[in-house]
Amino acid sequence: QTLKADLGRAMQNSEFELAFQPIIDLGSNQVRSFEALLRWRHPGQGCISPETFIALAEETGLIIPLGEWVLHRACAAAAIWRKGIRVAVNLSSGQFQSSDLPEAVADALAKTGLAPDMLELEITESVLLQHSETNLQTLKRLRELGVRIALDDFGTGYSSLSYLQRFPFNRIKVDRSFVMELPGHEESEVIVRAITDLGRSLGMAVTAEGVETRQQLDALRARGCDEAQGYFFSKPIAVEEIDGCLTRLE
Ligand code: G
Ligand code: G
Ligand code: MN
Ligand code: NA
Repeated sequence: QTLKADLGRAMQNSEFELAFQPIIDLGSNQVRSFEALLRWRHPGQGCISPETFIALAEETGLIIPLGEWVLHRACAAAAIWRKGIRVAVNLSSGQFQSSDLPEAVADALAKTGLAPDMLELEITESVLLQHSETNLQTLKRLRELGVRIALDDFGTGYSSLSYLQRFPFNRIKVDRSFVMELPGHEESEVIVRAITDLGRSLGMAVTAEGVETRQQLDALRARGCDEAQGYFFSKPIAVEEIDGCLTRLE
């Protein structure tokens, strides 16, 4: 309850920050994008994970201004990166349902000058399941702006393959619970290969999350995965560390 009250003041007190985690192309070994990950530096409790406060922000309605702040900050950061490096932004269910989301996205792009196809929006399967007809319209409006859409945490929600058929995703992100078990765990290997083949057949790129070891990376590469992200390459870093990160990885 106090956390909820603190959250109300966190925006004015500038307690939110974005961290960025690189996503690497497994063909060229180049950094293709950075995922923006929200952090709350609570004055008393230190860094609080979005897993804890996003649900609270949805209850209080803060998710709308907070989500707009994230979009704006992420686009502003990406607008000055080396040409061709994208930024990925996570959307919560409440944000996705808000009728103003496409406007908020268009506004962030206009104000920062970021090219629309340099922005990728990540949504999870559970977001889609709840409101599928309006969701389809929202996704179409977002795609009309020229931004890209990724299906996050794939395989963990109530996966229905019909979503992949009906929604125009650009990318599938394989949940790290499958990556964690690679290599050697037969079920996970089969699942990762199936997701990769599915993505490829549907013209969607496939990114593996949570890659922590060289062995996992090799297994993913062997299975035709397009991109990877995880502590093996880099933990999420501050915006000032991005140039150094690019130099180190490439
Ligand atoms: O980096 P990490 O442990 O903190 O992220 C935890 C979870 O919070 C992930 O599921 C991630 O998708 C989500 N998340 C991170 N940043 C944001 C954000 O800006 N908005 C939303 N809605 N979720 C986020
Ligand atoms: O749900 P989403 O994919 O947006 O969540 C990203 C989350 O995964 C963040 O909390 C981020 O800090 C975390 N993360 C990123 N790379 C790794 C990794 O290699 N291992 C683990 N355990 N977590 C990771
Ligand atoms: Mn994500
Ligand atoms: Na994920």
